[in-house]
Formats: sequence, C-alpha cells, structure tokens
Amino acid sequence: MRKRAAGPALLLAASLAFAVVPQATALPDRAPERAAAPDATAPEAAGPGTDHATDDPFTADRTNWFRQDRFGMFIHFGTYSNLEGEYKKADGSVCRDAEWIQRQCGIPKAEYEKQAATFNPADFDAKAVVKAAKDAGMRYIVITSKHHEGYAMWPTKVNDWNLRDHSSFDKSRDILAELKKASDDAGIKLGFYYSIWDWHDEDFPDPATFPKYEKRMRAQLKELVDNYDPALLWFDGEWDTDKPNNPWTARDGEKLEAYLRDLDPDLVINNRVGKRRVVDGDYGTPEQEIPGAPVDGQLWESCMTLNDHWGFARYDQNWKSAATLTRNLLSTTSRSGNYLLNVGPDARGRVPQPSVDRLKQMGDWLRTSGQGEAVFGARYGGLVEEPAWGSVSRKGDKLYAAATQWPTDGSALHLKARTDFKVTSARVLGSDQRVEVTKSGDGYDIKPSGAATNDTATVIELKVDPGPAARPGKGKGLKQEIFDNAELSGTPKITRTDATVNHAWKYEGSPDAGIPSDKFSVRWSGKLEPRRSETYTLTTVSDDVARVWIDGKLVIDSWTPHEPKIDKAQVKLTAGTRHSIRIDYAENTGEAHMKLLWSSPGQEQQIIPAAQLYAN
Ligand code: FHN
Repeated sequence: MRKRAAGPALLLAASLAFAVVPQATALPDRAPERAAAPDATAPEAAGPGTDHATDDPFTADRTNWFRQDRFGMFIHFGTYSNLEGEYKKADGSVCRDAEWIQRQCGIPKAEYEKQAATFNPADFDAKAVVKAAKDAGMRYIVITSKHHEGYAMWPTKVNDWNLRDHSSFDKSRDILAELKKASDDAGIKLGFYYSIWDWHDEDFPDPATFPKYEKRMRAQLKELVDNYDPALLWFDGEWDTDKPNNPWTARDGEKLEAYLRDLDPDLVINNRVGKRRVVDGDYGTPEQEIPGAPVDGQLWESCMTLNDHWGFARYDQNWKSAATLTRNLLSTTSRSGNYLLNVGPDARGRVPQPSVDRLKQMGDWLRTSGQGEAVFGARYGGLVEEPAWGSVSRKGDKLYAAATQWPTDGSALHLKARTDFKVTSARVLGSDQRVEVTKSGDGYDIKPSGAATNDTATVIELKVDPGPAARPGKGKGLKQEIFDNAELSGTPKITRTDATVNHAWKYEGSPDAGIPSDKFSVRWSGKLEPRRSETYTLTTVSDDVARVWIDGKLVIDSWTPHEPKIDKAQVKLTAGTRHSIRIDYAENTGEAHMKLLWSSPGQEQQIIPAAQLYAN
C-alpha cells in the first residue's frame, strides 16, 4: 500500500491543513456562487510560502521510469464498450460512436443505465492484456477507471454507478485489482485514466453543487490510490465544454494536484489535472499527433488509437500498420517523448485480435537485433538535426539512426551536426555489412554497403564522442532578492541563495510566508557555469512577467503580463566559464510561476541545476 504520511508534496511554511475555504475568501477566478466543499477532502488552503514545485520532472527519481520506459498501453474500457460502437435509435436509425456514444447518440440516461445493467465483461483476462502489452514491448499500462460517462470500473463505495453494483458482471471480481496483480507480476507499471468531466453525477454541471461532486471525485481518487497503488494518474475531461457544463478551473486543478501529491508524492500526473498547460502536472499530452521536436518546459506523451476509435467499435477496421506504429514510437523517442498506444476491449472484455497482432509485430521489431535500444532509455538525438530519411535517438554514447528510407543507389545518408562531435564507430543492427562514415559539409555522410534489414526501419548504431565536458560545478544557486511589491523597488524583504529557479507558487503560494501571494517580485543574480561549449537554449516558464540577462545582454524580455508562458533564447556559452546571469520576475495577481531550464546539443532539457549556479 502506497499510502504515506504527508509527503513533501508542498513546500509549506506551516504544516498543511485541510480547511474549508469560506465563500467570502473565494479567489478571483472562482464564480462567486460556488460554495466551498463541505468536508475534509475540501480544497486545501495552502497559503503564502507554498511552492508546489518539489522537483524537476526532467531529472527526478520519481519520473525516471516514465522517462526510460517510453512506450505504454492505453486501454479504453467502460460500459460504453457494451454497445460496441452502435446504438439503434427509436426511429430505427443506427447511431455510431464509441466512448462518447451516450452523449453523441442522445441516449436517455435511464436507457443508458438499463443497457449498462447488462454489461458483463466476463472474458476480460488481465493476464492476456498484460501479455499483449509485454509482447509489444510496452512498459506501462493506463486503463480508464472512469470515463466521461461517470461509470467506475472498480467497486467504488462512493456511488452505485459502477461495474460491481450496476452490471451483470461477477460481483466477486475486480478487474482493476486483477490488472494490478498481472501488471505487478509482469514488472509493468499501472496507471489510471480518470475523467473530471462527469455526465452522470447530478451535482457536476452546476458550480453551486460542484463542490459536492469534487468531494466524491477526491474520495474515488483516494480509493484508487489507496487500493491499487497506481504509478500514474491520467486525467481527462478538463476542458471548458457543455452538455453537461464543465465548471473545472485551473485553480481546481492546482488544488487537486496538491491533494494527490499529498496522498502519494511518487505519483506521475499528466497536465489534464489542470487545464492542459505547461504548468499543470508532470507532462504534456498531445493526442493523435506527434510533436515535431522536444516539447519546451515539460515532459510529454503522445496518445494514439490503433484504428480510429478509443473505445471498441465493431465496424472500425481501419487499423494502422505495425510499421507505421513502430515508426511513430521511434519518432516520439527521438524527440524525448512517450508513446501511449490504445486498445479498446469489446463488450466481453476481449482485446481485438487485430490490435494484439499489431502489438506483437511491434514487439518483434523491438526485440530483433537489439533494435529496442533506439527506444528504451533513449531520448532526443540532440547532436544532429532530425533527418528526412528517419529519426535519431540518443542513449549514452550512442546515436541510433533509424532509417525508413534506405539508399539504394550507393548514395549516403547525411546527418547535419548541431555541435562538434566525433563518430568512432558505426554498425547496422542485424547486419555485418560495412558502414563508411565520413565528415561531410555540415555533418557526416553515412554509407552502408548492404541492404536495409527490414521494411519498418533499419537502425544504424553510431558510437559518438562529443568531447569532454567541464567537471561538474560547485555552485549552490543564485542570489535571490524578494520584494513585497511587483516593481522590484526599494529594499528587498528577503535576500538569500536559491538553489534552482524552479517555482510553482500558483494562486495562493509565494516565495515566503511573509510575502503575499500577489504583488511580489524577485531578482536572481550571479553566475551560470555550463559544462559544454555550445549554443544553449534557455527556457523560462513564467506567469506574470520575466526578463533574463546573460553577460549583461537582455536575452529574454517577457514583461507584458501573461498567463503561464514559455520564452526561449539561444546563447553561446563556454564550458567552465562563469557567465553572469540576472533574472527579474514579477507577480501581479492570479497564478505565479517561474522556472528556468536549459538544453543544448549535448545537454538534455532540465531545470538548471544548483551546481552550475553561483550567487556571485
Ligand atoms: O474525450 C476523450 C476521448 O474520449 C478519449 O478518452 C481521449 C483520449 O485521450 N481524450 C478525450 C479527448 O481529448
């Protein structure tokens, strides 16, 4: 059981106390008519001095498995599956949808509940599901515990709209418990999808009664965390919408995230816990698409269907090929992303065979000739531009160039270098053909002597030497001056050393218990010492405003008040040299965030670590 004593989920000036936020203190973004939730699972009243940033998801032990595993199985399974994608309307017409079928086909609530009562996924076989994931090479699973329909796929005590109390399923079974055991036995992480948007709960749509729903939602999430010990929570249904109205706000997300991190500080949480922004949760969630480059400021995971539906749809046979799916996985890895690939079990709980077949083919490719090295534990290539002929990932001192277009006329595959590095050896995985690598123009020409090894992607392993990095710094952080006004004026109330510029004060927090949560400003100053002589990308995540100077030059000027925002600058830095840095930041009202990250061809994106920062 993962339940822990209150963890370091929040850096609080005082101990965290759950308190009912009286309506009189409802914060600006809250619609005045919404009452506070009436009990201990009420939104916590974290105040000045609270900082929600407790680690750097790019480097934290907590997220390490997520950053290494790269490949997961999504499972969309609910009482919508019982209809298998089709609903016959009263007029005899057939309406088609999958997990949205109740809403999109206008099924009356009573009729939907009636069909749910016949739901009997007796053939759901957790071991078979986990085997399908393992056969694919998947390292984690995320299953819908509750989708928008509000139907819980576990024996929740919060209501009777669930697989135990409202179905024809064996009442002694618990499919989430079965999946948890099978996942644990197979060494696979298990996560739960949970929809905030709830079509069934009567208290959901009205802001005045929403706190009652919020209390039930938190109680359900506590059940999931306490009883199944998930590694990850995948929120959804956070967006502004109607039918029914969705009152969820960014501030609700802040409080929910804090509540969950207090329940279990090890949880990995996606950005739909809030409003799908760079400051929400641990990672971004592009859907049915793959970003063209590493995502700024946040980890990320692309979720995708195998055909055209998330939930089971008996008529949808538009399956993607295993080659396409494997290339998608290689693309996401080469941009430091994860790939969450979906299966939708049918009414009996069976994963469609075309899904199982394609997943097995993906796993076969990954297990052949060590080709999985291009994915598991690998990340953005960094040292080279992504070529048109494939993708390039990096793992330690190796680049894995996965070529989907193979030279047939004796021509070479060209890689454009982003920094100086040497190639010390090259080989084609699964072949003993010779590979000639020569420096050429802005990079390297790679000339294999033989044929491609397969139709999906042929992987060329390049052993590389990017040259020595300067020894790790001995810094402790930057000088931090904190002002109790938004103009950085007068004498700073507090002057201290700040190990890293990694702060999520959000709505109620601030840099110190003595600093109000609005109208404050901060100046950081000192030296920045890179370990490589490269062009670095400095990235800020700020709300409200921020400016950054390097060696006296203003390189980021984001001084117009804004919502959480990414700004970037390219700066040439010299290894071991202490470049002067100054950051000005101000918070007017609302949310407050300030993070400073860096990346370079040889440096993965991360919060700039304290060891490379000096107060003077
Ligand atoms: O509305 C849902 C949809 O049914 C599905 O669950 C996807 C998967 O990420 N999420 C929402 C659409 O963005």
